[in-house]
Amino acid sequence: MQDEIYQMNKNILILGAAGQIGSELTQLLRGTYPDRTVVASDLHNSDVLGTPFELLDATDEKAIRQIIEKYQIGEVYLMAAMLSATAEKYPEKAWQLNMQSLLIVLNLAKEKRINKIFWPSSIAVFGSTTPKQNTPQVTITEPNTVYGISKLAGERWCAYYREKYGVDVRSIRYPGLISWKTPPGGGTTDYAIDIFHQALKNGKYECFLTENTKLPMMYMDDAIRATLQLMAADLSGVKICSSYNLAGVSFSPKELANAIQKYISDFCIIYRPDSRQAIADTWPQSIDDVCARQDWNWKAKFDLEHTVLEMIKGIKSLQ
Ligand code: AKB
Repeated sequence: MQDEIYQMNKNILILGAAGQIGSELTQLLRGTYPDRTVVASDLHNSDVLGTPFELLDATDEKAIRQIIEKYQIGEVYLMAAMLSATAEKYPEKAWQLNMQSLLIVLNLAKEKRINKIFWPSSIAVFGSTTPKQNTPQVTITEPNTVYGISKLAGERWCAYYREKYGVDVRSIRYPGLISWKTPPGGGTTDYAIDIFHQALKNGKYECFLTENTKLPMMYMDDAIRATLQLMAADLSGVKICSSYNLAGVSFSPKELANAIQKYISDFCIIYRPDSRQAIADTWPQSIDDVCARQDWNWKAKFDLEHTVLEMIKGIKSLQ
């Protein structure tokens, strides 16, 4: 009986919906699935997310169970997480949030209370011993950060629950995500967003990474499209049970600054690397996403030029 009920539940819950990815994901899921209730939830109140919205702590198992019952949730997107730079300041808190929330939703799926999960991983699962160029799907993963350790452990839990209990959990190793609608929070790749805001406001930017620190990045529209595409794919085609590599565009702060200068000719950048440099130094420069391309037809649309154009247009529309 429980089996039949859970398979009929088609509504969606987003945990951490007020964050950088969650807020855009909420809008797109609501637009894509008008016949399903998409419940946005976060630890903090948010006026921009629309309704239904629930105040919800992603580590509060009892409260999550109640919301799942209340809205007949079948699918959970767990977007709540502490990112790389903040996690270095609060290692235990980061571990607790990033792990506990995942184990709660994995267990809900194991008990057949929900039938599908999306959980974001990151390029942070790679570390200083990983090949930096065209980093393969399966390679050395010895992360040097708390965030990376939590993401790698999370990936192994996802694979374990899929293999052992048949849980349908899908995941992407997001690169640094670039968007203008919602500010990022506590990541090492955040510079690639701040730079646009400062360029348009003050014409200058002080970058916390060195000029040649090349990192894998992606425009948010591509990242959200990939997420929906992976979640809509037939499970038999989702062969990677841990998390998919996903490539967008790779660039350094200097290359990004040059691209911005095409639109804001007097824009200037100075480099004052801080503690985030050490994190960036352990991450890949470019990613091989052949598995995502083969398994569910992934292809990025936004190159650097297009990303810069969209970011400038978007931020100007807010001013
Ligand atoms: C971060 O910088 O921590 C994130 C990530 C790459 O996962 N943007």
